[in-house]
Amino acid sequence: MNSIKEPATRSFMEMVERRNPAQPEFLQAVHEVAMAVIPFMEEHPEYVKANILERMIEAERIMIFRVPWVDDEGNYRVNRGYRVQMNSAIGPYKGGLRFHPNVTLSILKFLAFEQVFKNSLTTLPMGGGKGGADFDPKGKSDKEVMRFCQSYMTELFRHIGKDTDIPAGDIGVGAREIGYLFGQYKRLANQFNGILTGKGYAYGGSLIRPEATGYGLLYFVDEMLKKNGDSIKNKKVVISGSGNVAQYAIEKTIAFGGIPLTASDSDGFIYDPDGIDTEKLAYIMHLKNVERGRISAYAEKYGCPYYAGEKPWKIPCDVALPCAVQNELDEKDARLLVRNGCTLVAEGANMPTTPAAISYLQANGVLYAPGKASNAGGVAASGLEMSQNSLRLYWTREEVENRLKVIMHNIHEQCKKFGRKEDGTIDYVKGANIAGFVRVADAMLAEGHV
Ligand code: NDP
Ligand code: 2IT
Repeated sequence: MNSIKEPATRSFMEMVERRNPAQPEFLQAVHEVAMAVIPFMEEHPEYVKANILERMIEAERIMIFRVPWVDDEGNYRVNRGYRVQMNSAIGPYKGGLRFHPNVTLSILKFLAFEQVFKNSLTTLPMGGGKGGADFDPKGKSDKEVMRFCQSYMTELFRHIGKDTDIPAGDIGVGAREIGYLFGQYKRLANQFNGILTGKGYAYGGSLIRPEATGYGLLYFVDEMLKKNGDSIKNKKVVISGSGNVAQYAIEKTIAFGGIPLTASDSDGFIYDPDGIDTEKLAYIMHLKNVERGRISAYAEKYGCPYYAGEKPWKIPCDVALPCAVQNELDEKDARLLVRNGCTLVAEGANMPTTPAAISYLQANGVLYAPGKASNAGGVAASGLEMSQNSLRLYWTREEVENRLKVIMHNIHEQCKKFGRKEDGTIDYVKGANIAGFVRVADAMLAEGHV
């Protein structure tokens, strides 16, 4: 954190580092917020007096638990499960579950912390949380995944509730896992309610929730470009990932007339110079969601280049949308993007751009949107799913999508309000962090020192 110039921010970060050793991702997420919020707080002494930021970085509660399960060969297996309940000032804890072998407490704390600000930006009544396990669903049979989900929920169920904490999906947790988790919750609690979001439509899910993060990302990109009298039509778009967020980011890019050129997974990326069209996207969806195969199969099927072990940022583009994982776009990648003429980077993933890369992009005039603003569409649609569950009715696709559009527009407006620079451009990092902070901070002030 040696780039910090401001003394108050530096001493704050020194304290955070001391109290959270060996949690690099959490420190990175706090650092970004602190850089934007501490100078703002200095103009608002009520937040300083109430020590709001120091209170915000301390999770209200964290559960860490053993998850025992039995594999198909009859072996006894064990994983570590987590739920981080970060902040409930503006609503019940809300945020996804990640099942991935690299999951650590640091990663879940960073995700839960980001979620607090993101959920605040949606303007819906949702606090922030995140959870998951170091379980790898890849290569596991459906029955193994089911047994794991049942065991995970057997502990989690006592900590969550429709008015307490409402998990959803994230990396490695999609429709299949949410179904198994919901089934086990219902059995244990003997209650059918909106305890999870991202549910199947047959049992209380919302239309547009599967699409919402990717669609919301493109609505946000559209807002960013519109402000400059531009649009995504005919723009070359480089996308990482090929999971839930990437798939629907590709779909909406096509709908807006942009040209998606790449998709990736943890083994490498494909580059389709003709653009990924609707038919090819249907193939990716089947490959990833049904066959659970590797993206390299796309290159074999359509005869285009595949780059094993590489990231897509070297492909010349106008717009880059990182939609896979944290810290997947570093300064070297940012330099390549700028050199090749990229003018906009918007995050579908959480914290995919490293701090050095963000500084480089911003210094070189690239429009850059942090995930807490640009990927908030997913959790916003989760909030709409919760509303429908409470009302015990279903809204149409149009109704949900229109609300999603309005929410993404409002997030952009909030970024404009708090991030406008003297030259009229918007610092989206500053805008998103301050706007997200203010609502939570005001609620915390009103609720007292709890
Ligand atoms: P999925 O599990 O559906 O897809 C994840 C994608 O990222 C896969 O293509 C996966 O490849 C790839 N990936 C995972 N780890 C790595 C890695 N180390 N290097 C390169 N690629 C990797 O998850 P989602 O699409 O739901 O999530 C993607 C990102 O979006 C995450 O950062 C998540 O936190 C964020 N997000 C998700 C939301 C949602 O509603 N789902 C909402 C907002 C943000 P492989 O198959 O090889 O693992
Ligand atoms: O990072 C995120 O915003 C998500 N994974 C979605 C959270 C949710 O509760 O829908």
